[in-house]
Amino acid sequence: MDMLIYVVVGIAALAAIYFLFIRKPEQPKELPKPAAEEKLPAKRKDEPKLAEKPKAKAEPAAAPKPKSEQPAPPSEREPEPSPEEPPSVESGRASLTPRVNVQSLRKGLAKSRADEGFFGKLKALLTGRKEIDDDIAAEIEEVLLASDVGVATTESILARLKERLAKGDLSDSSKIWQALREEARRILDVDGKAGGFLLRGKPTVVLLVGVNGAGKTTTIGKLATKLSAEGHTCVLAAGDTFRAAAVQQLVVWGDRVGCEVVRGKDGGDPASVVFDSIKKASEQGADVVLADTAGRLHTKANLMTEMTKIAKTAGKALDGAPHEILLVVDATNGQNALAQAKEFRDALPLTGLVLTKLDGTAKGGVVLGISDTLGLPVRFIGLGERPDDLHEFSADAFVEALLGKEIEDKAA
Ligand SMILES: Nc1nc2c(ncn2[C@@H]2O[C@H](COP(=O)(O)OP(=O)(O)OP(=O)(O)O)[C@@H](O)[C@H]2O)c(=O)[nH]1
Ligand SMILES: [Mg+2]
Repeated sequence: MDMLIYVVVGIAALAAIYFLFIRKPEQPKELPKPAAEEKLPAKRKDEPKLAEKPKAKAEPAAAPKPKSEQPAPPSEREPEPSPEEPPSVESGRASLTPRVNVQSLRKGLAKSRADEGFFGKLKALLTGRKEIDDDIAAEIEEVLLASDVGVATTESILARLKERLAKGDLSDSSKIWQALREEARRILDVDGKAGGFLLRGKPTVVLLVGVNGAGKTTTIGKLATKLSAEGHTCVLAAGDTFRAAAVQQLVVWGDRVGCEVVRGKDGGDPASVVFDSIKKASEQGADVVLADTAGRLHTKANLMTEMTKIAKTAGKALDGAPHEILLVVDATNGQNALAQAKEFRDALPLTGLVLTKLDGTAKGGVVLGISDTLGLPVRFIGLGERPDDLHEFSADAFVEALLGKEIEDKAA
């Protein structure tokens, strides 16, 4: 019996030693990592809107995805920006696209590059031309006018070309191409101002104005998409209270991008919507207010009065606002667009231009005419309806895309 007790106690002691000292405690199973892409948007909704440092924000599922958001496998990653070209957000400028992307601009300007377009016509004129005689000036003039460069701007380009022709400076077609590009750059480089806009208020208030259908609301959606992808927070002001559908259109963009949309009553006072938006953005510490406006009221005079009132009221909500008043112009309207643009310029202290629908016109010369006549820098150009079809304007890149190379080499 004693023996049996010893055996039982012995076994129990061995078992205790085994469980206490020898057997390793079972490791907790590693939880599968949440698929960051799926979870983030839902979670981030409750997070404070403004991060301490600008950071790429997650987007709701329906939104078009900025490439920068999700880390891609190394092989798919975009090349790092070169050290000579730091992202211009650092300097406070709202750089919305890689600085120079001539190829994608050229794709968007395909109609102007085609045979029957601005570039194509110049190419037909200059290709294989051995004799540079006086006729060439008149032929170039014809192409410029047909491409919506406008009378005054065409005259100023021609005067300089003729001077150089007389001096014998432009002895072959390649030199003429060169001279045309120089002229285009001179015109587009308004006071040395670059495209995009500076974030110089907190919030920076940007008012978009223009006739109906010019692309104001779409441009706001595109701008909000890009600004958000770069880590800036935006508030959208639904200042087109004239049409209920306009507010709805902005709300759709706001939902896509994840930006708050401040709206008033249908038919309400748009100036007070803009005022409220600025106050809200200030309270939230948002970076940018993008204010939409109506393109059509009962009369033109009403529209201009309303725009002026909105701009003044913005200044009451925040000193220095609006920091930018961008005139949105539909490039396919050609010379009509110019006449409309002048009315806005006379009524408002415009700071820049957005030329939309350049993908839809063969007359890319309209950019030169409008910028020159109004004396305003082009800040952005629209080359399609998708969120990433808005390009920060660069005179060099644009001229290169519209009038540049490869074909010049063949033509020379
Ligand atoms: N192809 C092309 N279409 C564009 C571009 N920008 C805007 N659009 C289209 O132009 C149409 C009018 O754009 P909206 O943004 O509604 O114009 P809006 O100035 O807000 O017009 P109102 O609200 O009526 O004053 C829409 O169908 C847009 O998709 C562009 O750069 N290229
Ligand atoms: Mg609109």
